[in-house]
Amino acid sequence: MGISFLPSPTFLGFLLFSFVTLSLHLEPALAITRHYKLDVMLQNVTRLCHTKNMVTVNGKFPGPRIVAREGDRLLIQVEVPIIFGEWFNADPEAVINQALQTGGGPNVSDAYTINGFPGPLYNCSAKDTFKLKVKPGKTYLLRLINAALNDELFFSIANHTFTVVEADAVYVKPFDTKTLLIAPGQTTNVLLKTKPHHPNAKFLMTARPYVTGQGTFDNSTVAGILEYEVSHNTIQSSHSTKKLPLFKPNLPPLNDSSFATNFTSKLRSLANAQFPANVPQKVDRQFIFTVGLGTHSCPQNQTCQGPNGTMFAASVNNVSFAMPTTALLQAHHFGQSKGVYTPDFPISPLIPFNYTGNPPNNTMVSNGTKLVVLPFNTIVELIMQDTSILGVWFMHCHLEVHTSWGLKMAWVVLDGKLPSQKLLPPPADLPKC
Ligand SMILES: [Cu+2]
Repeated sequence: MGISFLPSPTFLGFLLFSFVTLSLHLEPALAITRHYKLDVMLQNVTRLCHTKNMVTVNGKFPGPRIVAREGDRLLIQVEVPIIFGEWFNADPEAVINQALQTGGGPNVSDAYTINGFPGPLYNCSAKDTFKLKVKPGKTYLLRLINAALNDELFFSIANHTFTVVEADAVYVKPFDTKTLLIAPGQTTNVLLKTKPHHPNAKFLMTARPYVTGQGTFDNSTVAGILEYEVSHNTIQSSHSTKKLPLFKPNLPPLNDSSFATNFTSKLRSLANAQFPANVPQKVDRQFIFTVGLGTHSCPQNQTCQGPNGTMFAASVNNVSFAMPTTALLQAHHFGQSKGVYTPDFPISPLIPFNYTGNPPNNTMVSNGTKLVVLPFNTIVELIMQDTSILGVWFMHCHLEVHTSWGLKMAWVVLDGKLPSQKLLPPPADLPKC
């Protein structure tokens, strides 16, 4: 809250320091010691013929991954991460600031990226193509991360099938699919079985958005290439590898809601009779949250670019969240919530309507820093079933622009009775003002 990602030397030092302490704290007694050296620095990165100075880790964009081991558990070491991103030729901070100023939608990105590379379907980008090299007859675990700002993405590899085994850190009943759908902020692990023999072909892997709204969006397609390694005893020069046929996958139409619905309905808990998912049967508090896009009226003496001259806003239970200037956790801890937030977040929509039918005509939303305050260990029926973690917890949409427009709220979980159920004080060097 309130921390902007300014690459000042002090901040970078702090970041580096916190990584080091993190690794020390996570060190289980008998586990091996892993050493990471992370150099966070500003560096020039060029994509689509535009060079930008940006924060990189170990000279990479995106940075290297960190693996934390819990206890003595063994981790399988073939994990290939695939990170989807969005590339803006403009400064993304300026893009969102302009959108919030005018009330209109933000300018869209210029490209999507796979592990930082837009791929051959964009101008000035053929050299910046991510290549996944595989061997025949193997099973690879692909860890997919959607780090794009505002777009749900379809993803497919030509002539290959994925087996989805995990979504957002929860194992799922495995299912096969030729195309995945992944939302911003989501992660999923999938198994990729390669062909039993070298296929004498290369395969494009492509991603593009799933969009049903009416606003403008980046409708371009990012592509990487799946390549089979040639074993030494195969007589095939690198020259002939270049001539291999290249297959392209078929992605669903950009607005294919039936695919999206069908895909999400396949995400099922791995639970069975022997390993049940024990959902609490008795709840203390029940909440109904409606989320939506709405509008604020345009301030006088300004022209706005939202619907009918208004400003876009997003809300939960018709409240568009206004970010406080004092950190919520700080206000809560010191008992100084007055003027920062109010504990009156509505437990259900103020004006009930048919939640699966047409939305109400009035799109105006209210504005406020409203929170739900819960006693320690309250069992809540919403998406989360249990709240035994103390403190202040933001709940928000993962589409960046929706969050900026206010599609968020926060829960406060109060201290319990036992000493171990009290919120820890802030660090001694917390700035006083
Ligand atoms: Cu959203």
